[in-house]
Amino acid sequence: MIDLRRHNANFCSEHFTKFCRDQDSRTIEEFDMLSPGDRVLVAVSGGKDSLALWDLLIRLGYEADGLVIGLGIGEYSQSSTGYAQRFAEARGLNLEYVDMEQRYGFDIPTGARAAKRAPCSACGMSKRHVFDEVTMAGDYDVLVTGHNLDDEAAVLFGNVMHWQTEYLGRQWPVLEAGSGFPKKAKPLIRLGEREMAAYCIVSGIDYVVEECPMSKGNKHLGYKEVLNEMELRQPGAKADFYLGFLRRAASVWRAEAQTGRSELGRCASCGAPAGGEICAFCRLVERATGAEPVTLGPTRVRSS
Ligand code: Q46
Ligand code: ZN
Repeated sequence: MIDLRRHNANFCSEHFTKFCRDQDSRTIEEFDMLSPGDRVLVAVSGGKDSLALWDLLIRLGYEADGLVIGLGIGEYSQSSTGYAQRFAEARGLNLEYVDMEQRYGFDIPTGARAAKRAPCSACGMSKRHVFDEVTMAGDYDVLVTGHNLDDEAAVLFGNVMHWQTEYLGRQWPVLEAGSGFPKKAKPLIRLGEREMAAYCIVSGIDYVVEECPMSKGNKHLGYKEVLNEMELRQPGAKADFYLGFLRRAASVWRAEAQTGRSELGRCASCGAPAGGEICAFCRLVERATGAEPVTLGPTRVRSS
């Protein structure tokens, strides 16, 4: 029995998977995320959210390939990539693989140190660049990511706390293609972390459980703890906070985010959208290639 306090309901396995499929398809329709016949690319990490999302989309009848990035974060990257590969192989699905070291000449620990950026900042920016590049090069109609309700509520919490209004505008769960970006969507925004873990268990999806060793200090983990505390006292608080924002406030900042996008030029090196002559990712590549490799724990993560 799966108990969802937020919905004041208990589900058996069969009705729970149906509940997740219904929540997903309702979100896709409401926000016009996907159209029948779209070629979809799922950004896959090997974790529960992205594998559950891929599974849900296939069951809903979408043509969806996966993309996994070899970030070079020691054994964690090898292990999480392995889960994604086994998931795809078992279902006969197509999984694209991009290895940061092979394609761009650096891994995330080395890149973050060389650029003096927090690991998650260098990693997030690199992933966004690779997602965009592969989506556009592969002629996919839309890139989908496994951000769930807990993720989006935590990001919103941080954006509101610091009144980052441009980011608030970008929290709409669909960003249309344009200004050099592919269409992007987050179909899991109505499903929480606990629900996604339960979905994987009842659907027989094996996923990486370990946390990324570079996530320590990530401020969103702190926001999640605060929101989990709220949710315990007040079931449904996260959904009210985030879905209420989408209904009642997001439109205030969406235009600002669009304007920011359309003002971007093109990177002289890779052609991606850029605020200056060279995009932030190419600047990272410049600083990281040839830098002294960083070793994580017992595993040497980059050989020069
Ligand atoms: S992989 Fe990368 Fe995450 Fe690890 S370094 Fe941070 S962003 S925590 S989803
Ligand atoms: Zn560039």
